Amino acid sequence: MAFTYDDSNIFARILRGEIPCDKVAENDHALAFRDIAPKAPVHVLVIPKGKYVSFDDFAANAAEGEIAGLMRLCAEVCAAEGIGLEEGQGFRAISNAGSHGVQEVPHFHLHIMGGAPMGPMSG
Ligand code: IU
Repeated sequence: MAFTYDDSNIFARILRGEIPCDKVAENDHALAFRDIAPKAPVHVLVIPKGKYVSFDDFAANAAEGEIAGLMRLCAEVCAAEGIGLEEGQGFRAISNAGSHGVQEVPHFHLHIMGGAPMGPMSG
């Protein structure tokens, strides 16, 4: 499967340092920053530093180190924000993909949301 990455997307510009973000954490493979329009008391986006369009692009094509790096950063964010199961009451991790998933920014990202009950999933 071929995924076409658009270098002009907003998260690519954040990664290049062209526009600022409210950084929460970072490692060699991933960056975590606060969503500009939070839908929960804690709403952090975790993105790979590599160029992946979507969850399925990342899952299929990223190196194992990139995948581990992104997942470990998610765990670090949950712990630091006090929403992980070791520290708090839990959270939701979601990724919107493509038009049916209502993905707005075509650079793979996980939404980490918590700090209050998230309610049931709705369609
Ligand atoms: P998506 O639908 O999963 O692609 O959501 C994109 C998210 O990126 C959405 O929650 C926006 O509020 C968020 N965002 C941002 O944090 N900073 C920006 O400059 C832009 C969008 I544009």
